[in-house]
Amino acid sequence: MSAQEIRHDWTVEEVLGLLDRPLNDLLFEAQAIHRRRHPANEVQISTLLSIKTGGCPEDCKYCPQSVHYDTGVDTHNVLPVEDVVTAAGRARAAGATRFCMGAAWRAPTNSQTSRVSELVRAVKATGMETCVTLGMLTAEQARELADAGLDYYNHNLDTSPEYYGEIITTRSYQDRLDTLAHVRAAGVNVCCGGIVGMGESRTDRAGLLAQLANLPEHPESVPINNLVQVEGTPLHGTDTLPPLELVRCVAVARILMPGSVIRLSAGRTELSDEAQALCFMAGAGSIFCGDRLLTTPNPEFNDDMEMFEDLGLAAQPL
Ligand code: SAM
Ligand code: DTB
Ligand code: SF4
Repeated sequence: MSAQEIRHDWTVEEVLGLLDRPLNDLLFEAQAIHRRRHPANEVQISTLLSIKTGGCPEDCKYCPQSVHYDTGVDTHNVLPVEDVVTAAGRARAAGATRFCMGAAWRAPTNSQTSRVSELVRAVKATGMETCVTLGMLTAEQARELADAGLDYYNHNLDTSPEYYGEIITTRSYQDRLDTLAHVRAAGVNVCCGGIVGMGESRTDRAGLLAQLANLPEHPESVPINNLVQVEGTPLHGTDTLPPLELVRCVAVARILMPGSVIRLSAGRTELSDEAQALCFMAGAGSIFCGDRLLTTPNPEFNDDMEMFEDLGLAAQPL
């Protein structure tokens, strides 16, 4: 197989064949592709802020922010612009180049979208790249965010179409694909990935990766999240994924989507530096830094910087 070419016609069997390969072969090919297209020892840093937390009507079984589960998350409505700009400034000073704002909505209203557009304008004015994740968008809402200067929209496929119904019942896979198409049409970069470690099979992981690679254009950013298990959510207590399986998923994402930046996303607190090093070897080129993701913990910033030092990695400059 020639993995250099950009393809959008991967079968699940082919992707499963990649996931099943000897680890050395997989890592070798992934790293070779990575080096042809991306700086070998640089990692882009994004920082997250939950701009609207909790109270979400959706039933995503992994999520602490759903109203369906009792997780004790501190709910709040959209944060004032000053608070958001302060947090962005702190992230920028720490070395982040992209500021990602998340809101626990099924889909924003038009007035909520306008409110977020103001936040995007304000963060963009600080010189950082901007990303938001707000749920489903209409074509018009995507255009409004694009006009405000939005660089990336995050909207994940989460899992394979076959496993999807086990995880979410309140919106369909097609709803997600429609939002991604609106974001693409508005000219905003697409950030789209999924979650592993939700009790899915390796075939489901192959199914997710094939869906991502077979989108009309590869997402510019592909977050691979390892489930953060939160007490009160239905997925709390799920068997954890062996770290090498996560490494394999990162490597296969890298091979399938050579130009995309693969993000080693949620779940790093459960990973050793050695497992993370293998993810970087497999082609991860981005992480979230800062001691919080949206509502759950992330490694301490200083620990991440020590890990970068140990691995000879540098934060990508703005
Ligand atoms: N409500 C919007 C939505 O779902 O599109 C935006 C925010 S939502 C929290 C963004 C993404 O975070 C989800 O699509 C999911 O992939 C990821 N996520 C949420 N909870 C997670 C968890 N416990 N572990 C890993 N990833 C998680
Ligand atoms: C993504 O793929 N992962 C981030 C971001 N996009 C929004 C979210 C991870 C959330 C983890 C659970 C939490 O902190 O609430
Ligand atoms: Fe709501 Fe998003 Fe959480 Fe699903 S993942 S419950 S849509 S905040």
